Amino acid sequence: MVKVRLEHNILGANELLARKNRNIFSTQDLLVINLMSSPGSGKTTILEKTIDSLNGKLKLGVIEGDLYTDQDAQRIEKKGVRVVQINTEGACHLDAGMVDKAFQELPGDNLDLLFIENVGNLVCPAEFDLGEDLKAVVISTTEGNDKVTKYPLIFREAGVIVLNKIDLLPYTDFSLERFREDLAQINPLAPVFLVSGRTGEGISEWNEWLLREVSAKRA
Ligand SMILES: Nc1nc2c(ncn2[C@@H]2O[C@H](COP(=O)(O)OP(=O)(O)OP(=O)(O)O)[C@@H](O)[C@H]2O)c(=O)[nH]1
Ligand SMILES: [Mg+2]
Repeated sequence: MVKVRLEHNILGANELLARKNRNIFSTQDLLVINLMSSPGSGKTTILEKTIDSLNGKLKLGVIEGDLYTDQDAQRIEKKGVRVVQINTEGACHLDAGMVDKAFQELPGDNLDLLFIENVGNLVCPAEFDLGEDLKAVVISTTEGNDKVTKYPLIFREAGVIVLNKIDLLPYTDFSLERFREDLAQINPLAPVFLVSGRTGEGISEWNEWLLREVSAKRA
């Protein structure tokens, strides 16, 4: 009983802070994307490739969520983009309060597009609203075909889905057909991009979609 009440209070408090974040992001016409996946699906690699092609066109910022290290933030910093690291000290997801604090630390203002890389995990991050506009879920071809049906919440919540590591498709038993069938049951509306963070295939389509979403937010 006590545990249930605590969870309710935590989620309630998170909801208030998420609303606060959403208001701030809206006032600034800033599109915010919460990037989620299993550990190692390629979130940071996709961010690096995206920064390479969008950095001259948009003002980008990144909030990096990680358990203990700042390795991903260092990778992003090398690309010349504003980045703030959140270390959750063991917690398996970001929450709206962490994002609120990190956003206050983000140098400069007038960003067009802010990515929040969540902690690698297909379960907990899906349950916490950060005040973002969109949840982007990355899955990679090496993770197996059962992930969409085994972790339905995160795929249902997704506003966009990126299948990464398509360069490795020939070496895995991943079936694109089954992937699309499962998504048709769970989330038929989210756009799906097939990309390779290694070769860059599909990244330009993903980036063009991001540019359209930024324009739509401004409008
Ligand atoms: N072959 C191949 N490898 C990739 C691709 N994208 C990423 N990788 C590799 O996969 C590994 C994990 O990539 P990251 O970008 O660090 O993954 P992540 O999702 O940010 O990982 P966490 O932050 O730890 O959750 C690295 O060794 C990347 O080089 C891809 O499209 N193809
Ligand atoms: Mg990463």
